[in-house]
Amino acid sequence: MKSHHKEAANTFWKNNEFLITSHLHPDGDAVGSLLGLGLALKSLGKRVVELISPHPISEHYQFLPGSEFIQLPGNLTKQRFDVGIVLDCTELNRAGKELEKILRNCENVVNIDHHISNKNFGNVNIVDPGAAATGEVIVDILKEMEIQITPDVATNLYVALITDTGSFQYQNTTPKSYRTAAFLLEHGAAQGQIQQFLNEHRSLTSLRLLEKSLGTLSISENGLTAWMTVSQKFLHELGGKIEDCEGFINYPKSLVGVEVGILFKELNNNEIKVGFRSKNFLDVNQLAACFGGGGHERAAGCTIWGPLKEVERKVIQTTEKFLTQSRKGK
Ligand SMILES: [Mn+2]
Repeated sequence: MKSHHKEAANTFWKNNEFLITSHLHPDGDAVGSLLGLGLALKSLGKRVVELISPHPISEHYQFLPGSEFIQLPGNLTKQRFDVGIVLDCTELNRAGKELEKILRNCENVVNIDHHISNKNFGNVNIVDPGAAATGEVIVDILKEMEIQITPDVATNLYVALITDTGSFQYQNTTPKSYRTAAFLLEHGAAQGQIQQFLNEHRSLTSLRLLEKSLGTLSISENGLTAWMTVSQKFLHELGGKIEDCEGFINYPKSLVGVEVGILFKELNNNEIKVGFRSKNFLDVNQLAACFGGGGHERAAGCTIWGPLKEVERKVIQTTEKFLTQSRKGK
């Protein structure tokens, strides 16, 4: 593992023109990692460091230092880079069609990720499924490079870490995650500000949307699966956006006795985003893979095309089947 970090570090030292990007619908790990690594490379005086996100950054993360540098693919100033760095993506197409094309044109593609389902699509692949967040992997690389970690870099990487660990509550949290957090706090991560912006910054619309969505909470007969739905109807009624349901998936999972919590988000008519979280034994990465998605053992997702009710039925059915199989296997 260490040698790969060195390979990435060397690629960063040697080259001068960088494109850094992450996945569609960027979450806190995507944005925090993009900015953390981006600001660190900028501080080295590189000729070009472009920070590009395939989708706009949600309002949630606009307080992050450097967020004004993040541009959409349409704003790219050039089409060829020495190095394309892809963060938190299992495969190139997670960065969207436009960026995928440009990344294929880069001299080198550096793939930095922590998803177990990563396809190792880069020339350099630093994939650490034991890391709680891509931000944690980036800290390892920056340490390898022995470059100065500024408070702004630390703040961004800290956000990456607390997003993917649910503020150190999820099971992917390791002793190393805490050590990385301590390291980032020592380097000036603005913890108080981060907590307020991320956990005490909900819009009224978001809470009203939660109220409606909780009304859909359902539980399987055996009590192992619980699910909730955010429909387009709710979003229209409240004037809400899909970003307003951040964290909703924790509610079905929080029920006593439940092994797997599922959230259905109707992005558009017939386009359903499904999130899975499991507690103790169900491998939801494999479950999501049945529908062309993936992620981690305890947290994964996929997008399914079809009418909402039909998708719900299919997913619950498959989940129940998986549960039966994994209990038999135990
Ligand atoms: Mn991540």
